[in-house]
Amino acid sequence: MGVLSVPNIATQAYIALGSNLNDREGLLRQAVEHLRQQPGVQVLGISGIYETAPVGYTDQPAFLNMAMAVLTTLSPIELLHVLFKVEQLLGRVRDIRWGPRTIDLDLLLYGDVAMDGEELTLPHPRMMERAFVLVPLADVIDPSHPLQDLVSASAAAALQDGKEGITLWKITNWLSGSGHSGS
Ligand code: GSY
Repeated sequence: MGVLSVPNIATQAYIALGSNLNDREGLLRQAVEHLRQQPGVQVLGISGIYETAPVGYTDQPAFLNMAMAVLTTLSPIELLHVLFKVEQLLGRVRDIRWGPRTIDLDLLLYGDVAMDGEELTLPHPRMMERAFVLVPLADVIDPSHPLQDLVSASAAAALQDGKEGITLWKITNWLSGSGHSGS
């Protein structure tokens, strides 16, 4: 019997990005560029960049947060490992758990996969309580995604009451070029 080759089905996934050390915007941009270059990952959209007050351990600099939508043929774990690799390339050191970081990449959603593994839980277990995740995610989430209504309503509420310390910092055109960084 011959071996059938099964084509990898592409899945939409969403990634949260954050930085509060060094050149925050430059680090976010480099992370986006690295992900654009990854085989098996196509970047569909990126959110605006939001400046957000630190949550959890509050005695640290403000974050820049954003989100991206990708189409990927990688498995959830393969995609997670790509995110770890990009974090390492950009100098992420995992020392203080809730402390400052050059770059943080979190896999939020992978299709409609729900899993609770040693390495990865999907959907991201804390995403719905983090306005700094929901506000950028609302910019890029597909209108047909089952969580779209909830994400958008929660993001709008967080922006409206102003208590979350989130402001739109910049809208970029990083995806309009060839994928190489320019000015
Ligand atoms: O888990 C993400 C790292 N992080 C953040 C963040 O990205 N943004 C804000 N505003 N606060 C945070 N606290 C932690 S930990």
